[in-house]
Amino acid sequence: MLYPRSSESRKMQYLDGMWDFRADDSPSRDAGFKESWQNQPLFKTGPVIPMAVPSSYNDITADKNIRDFVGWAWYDTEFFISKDWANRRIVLRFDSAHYYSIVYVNGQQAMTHVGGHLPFETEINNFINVNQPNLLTLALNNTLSPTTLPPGTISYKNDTSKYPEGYFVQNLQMDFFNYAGIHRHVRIYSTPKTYIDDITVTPDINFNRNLGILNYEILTVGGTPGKLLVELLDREGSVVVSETGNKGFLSVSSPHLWWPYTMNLQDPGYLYTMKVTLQGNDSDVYRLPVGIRTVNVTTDQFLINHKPFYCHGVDKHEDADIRGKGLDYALIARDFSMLKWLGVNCFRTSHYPYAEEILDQADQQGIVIIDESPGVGIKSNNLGNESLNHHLEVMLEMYQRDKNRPGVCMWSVANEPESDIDEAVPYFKSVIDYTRKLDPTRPVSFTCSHDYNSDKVVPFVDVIMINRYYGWYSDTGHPEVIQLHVNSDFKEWRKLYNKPLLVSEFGAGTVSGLHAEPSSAYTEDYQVDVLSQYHQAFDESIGKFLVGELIWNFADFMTAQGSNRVNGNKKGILTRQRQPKPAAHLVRARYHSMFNATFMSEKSYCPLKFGCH
Ligand code: GCB
Repeated sequence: MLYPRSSESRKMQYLDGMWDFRADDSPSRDAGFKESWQNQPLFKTGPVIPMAVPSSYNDITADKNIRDFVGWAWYDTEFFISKDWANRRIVLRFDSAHYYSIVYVNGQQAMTHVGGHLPFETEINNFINVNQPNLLTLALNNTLSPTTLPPGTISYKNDTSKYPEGYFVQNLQMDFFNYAGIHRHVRIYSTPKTYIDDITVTPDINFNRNLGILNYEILTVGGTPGKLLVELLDREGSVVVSETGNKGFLSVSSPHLWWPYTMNLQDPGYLYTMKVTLQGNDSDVYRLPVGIRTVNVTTDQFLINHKPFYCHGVDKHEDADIRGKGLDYALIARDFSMLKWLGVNCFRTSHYPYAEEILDQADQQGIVIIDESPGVGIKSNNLGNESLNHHLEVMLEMYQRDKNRPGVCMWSVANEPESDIDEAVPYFKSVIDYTRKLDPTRPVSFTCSHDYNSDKVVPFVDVIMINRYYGWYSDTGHPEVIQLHVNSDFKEWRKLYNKPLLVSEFGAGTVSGLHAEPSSAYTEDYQVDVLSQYHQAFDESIGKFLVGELIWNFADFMTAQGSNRVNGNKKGILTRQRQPKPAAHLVRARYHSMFNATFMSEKSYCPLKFGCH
C-alpha cells in the first residue's frame, strides 16, 4: 500500500484534530450498535468528550474508566469534499487505529480492519456528499483475545461476593500498556480514476561494474492504463536514468549507496526519488523515496552493501505520557536526536510496526531497522489456524507497507513466543517461510527467550536473536556472573548453528535518581554495572559471530499495573521524558567509540570499488 503523498495529480486533506469521543460503557458494550450511533452525530447519542486525533485515549483524561476501558469506543468528526474533487477517486485512510475498527461514512459501513499498527484505506466515492458536510464515525474495540496479535484473554469475575456484577478484566501477554485509539493520521486523498496503485522496488548492486540496480514493478488500476514513465531523480532533483513500462529495472552508474550513518559519515541514508508517471488524459504522478543497498547474511556476519555491519542499538516503544502511542512529531524529532546522541545505528520496532513517519526518519538518517510484527507473547493457546492466518495477513500488510524502505534490513515475525513446544514448529515455520517468500531480499527472524537446548524455532531463522536478562530476572543483584553466562550461552548457540547471533534484549530496571554504593537492583548504579558487564562479554565475540546488541530499552515505558512494575517498565536508559540516566552516558561512550572505529577501519579497508570515502 502506497503512503499517501500529494502530487500534481493527488491532493490530500488531514482529518487530524479534535474529534468527539464516547466510550460505550453499557454492560455488554453494545449500546452503540443497538442504538446505531453511527447514524447521527455522536453528541446527539449521549455525552461526548473532545478527543485528540492522533492519540491514545487512555491518558487524556483523569478518568480511570477511560484509562482502563475495554470494549467499543466511538469517535466521530465531520469533513467536506470540495467540488474540484468530485470527479476524482477519493480514498479515506487510517494510518492505524487499535485494535478492531469499523468505519462508517454518513452512517454507511465503509470498511473494517483487524489489528493496530498498520494502515487501512478504502474508496469512499459512493458514501460521500460533495455539497454537504460528511459524517465520519469510527467504532473501535481494543479487546485482545487468544486470536488477536498481540493475544490476550478476558477473565470474567463471576463471584459476586468479591466482585461487582458483570466484572471482567483484560489479561495481557505482553509487557506494555494496551494503549488504544486512533494512533496515527487520518486523511482523505484523491487520485485520478486510473491510478498508480502499488510500486515494488528491489535494489541490487553490481559491485564489479559499479552499478546500482533498482528492479521495479508497478501496478495500475482503472480504465485503460496509459504509458508508464519511471524516472530516477537524485537528491538535487536531476533525472539520472529513466525507463518506461510497468516492470523493469533502472541501472544507475556510480550510484550513491544507502549507508547507515555509522558507515558513511558524509553521506548517510542517501535516497533517490523514483518518480512514476502514468500518462494519459488525466495523468497520475507518484514520487517514491528509494535507496540502493543490499543486505546479506553469512554464517557469521550481517552485511550491508557487502560490508560487515555491527548493530549497536536499542529496542524502543511508541510510548510517551499523555499521548500514549499517538503519533507526535516533536517526540519523533527528540527520539532521533537522542538516538544520534547515543550513537545508535539500529533499532528494533519492538513489538509492532511503528508509524511510517518514524521509518521515514530511519531511511533519511541512515538508521537500520529490524521491523517487528505485533506477534508478541504468543503462547500454546494462540497457535491455532485462526491465529496463524491472521499472523500471515499481518506479515503481508507489514511487507506491503514497508517493502520499499532501505532502512528496513530484517523482519522479526515475533517476540518471545513459546518456541520450545512442538506445536510452535509448524506455526512459526509457516510464518517465517511465508515472510521469506514475500521478501527473499531481507533476512527473517524472531526474538527467542528460550535456551539453546529447548528452543525449536531457531533452525528456521537467518539470524539468531536472543533476549537475555542475566543479572536481572536471574541472579538478581549479581552482575558479576553476567560475563560467564553470556559467554557460555554464546558458545552453545555456536555449537548448534552456523548463523550470526544478535542479542536483541538485555537490561535492568532503574528508577531514575535512585543510588546505592555498592549498587543494588533498581538503582542507576546497578543499570550501569549490568550494562557494562554485558559490554565486556560482547566485546569477546564482536567480529567473530556477534552482529549486534540491542539494549532493553531506549526509554522507560508504560505497562499494565503490576507488583514488579514501578509505574511502568523502568529499563530505559532514558526516562520516559527522554532525559538520560547515567547508563545512557556509558552507552554513548561505547557506541561513539564503536562507530569511530568502524569509520576509521572503513578508510583503511576498502575492498569495493565505490562506497568508501
Ligand atoms: C522481555 C520482553 C519485553 C519486556 C522485557 C522486560 O523479554 O520482550 O517486552 O518488557 O522483557 O523488561 O521484562
